[in-house]
Amino acid sequence: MRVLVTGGAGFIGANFVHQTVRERPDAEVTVLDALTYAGDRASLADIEDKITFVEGNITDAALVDDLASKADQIVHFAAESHNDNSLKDPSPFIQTNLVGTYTLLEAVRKHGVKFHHISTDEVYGDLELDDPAKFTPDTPYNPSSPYSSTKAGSDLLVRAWVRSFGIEATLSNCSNNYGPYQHVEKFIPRQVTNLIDGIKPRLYGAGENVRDWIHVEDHNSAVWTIIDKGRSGETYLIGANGEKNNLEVVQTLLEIFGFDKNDFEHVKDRPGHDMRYAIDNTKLRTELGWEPKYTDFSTGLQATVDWYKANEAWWRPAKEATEAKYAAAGH
Ligand code: NAD
Ligand code: TDX
Repeated sequence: MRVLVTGGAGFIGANFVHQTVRERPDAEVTVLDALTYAGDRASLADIEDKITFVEGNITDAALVDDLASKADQIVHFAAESHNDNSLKDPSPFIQTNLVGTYTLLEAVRKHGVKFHHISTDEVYGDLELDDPAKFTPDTPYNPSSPYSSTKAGSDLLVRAWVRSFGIEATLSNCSNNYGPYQHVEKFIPRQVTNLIDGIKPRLYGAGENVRDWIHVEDHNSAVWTIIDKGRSGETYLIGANGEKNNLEVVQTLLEIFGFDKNDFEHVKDRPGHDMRYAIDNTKLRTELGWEPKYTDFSTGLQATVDWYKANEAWWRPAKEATEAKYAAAGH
């Protein structure tokens, strides 16, 4: 299978490429990535000779057309992915998440290549803390931020191209990922690298917001399960029953580092901050037989901490500028 991975130099995409090279020796992998601030070729350094890397933009129609004509399956990870950035400047989110997805869909339509669209549970908005409900594939779309609304729009484009033009496509909406190669702007790597540097973790607001954590390896094994066994036009929700509030995550990290569990700081909250995400993964488990491997969050977190400790050369270059951006925003 010739697989074109967009955003393969980003966090989840790079882990997907590693997993694919490791577990699917017959796959011919091409990565298309614009190497924005979030993309890093170093994330693929140890497998560079096993893949083809193309530096380019998913909004470049001629390039996308050429690459799609040589692929059997596209897996579309490329996106602007950080909520806080989308609140400061939505414009790259419109370009990449909407125009970029549209550009890929047109090439998919022309060349009859299969498409898997990677999306987020944030398209469903948020849940109350005391609500027993979880998101299902039938939950109405209700995104809160420029990031999540552009992801919601991209999902709807994919669904429309399936219905109107008959393209073969599957969609997945996953909860919050953690693991190696995640940019230091994101919650867990930010706190881990702060703790390595002797800086206190930073909690937005009261720290009561709940995220449904899944290890990136489990997200990617689910993506392959959907590509292998999923039905075209269907949406699958990916999650591993990992609900934790942000305070619990910070305190687990403080414990791993052997620090006092109250040694953190409250900082300015995110405007429009979604309260709780939770995934009902029944469809994926019962229809496609997928199960997660990382069922114990603190074990997965310990492994992630170990990875950041061992790979300082990978994250250090982005740390200072990221913290300067947060300081300017009051976070
Ligand atoms: P990331 O920001 O770490 O990586 C994004 C990658 O896309 C980078 O390598 C970047 O260079 C590339 N890119 C950005 N704009 C591009 C463009 N115009 N053309 C080509 N490449 C471009 O993101 P991530 O956390 O790995 O997320 C990957 C996907 O998974 C996104 O679609 C995101 O919405 C989705 N998702 C993420 C999470 C999460 O917890 N991180 C959860 C659910 C879904
Ligand atoms: O320093 C921080 N302190 C803090 O309390 C940061 C950076 C974040 N937070 C909070 C905000 C959120 O409640 O932690 C939670 C997680 O924040 P992020 O890592 O920014 O993730 P989130 O906004 O939940 O979105 C993530 O999951 C869904 C990904 O970034 C998205 O790409 C994905 O779609």
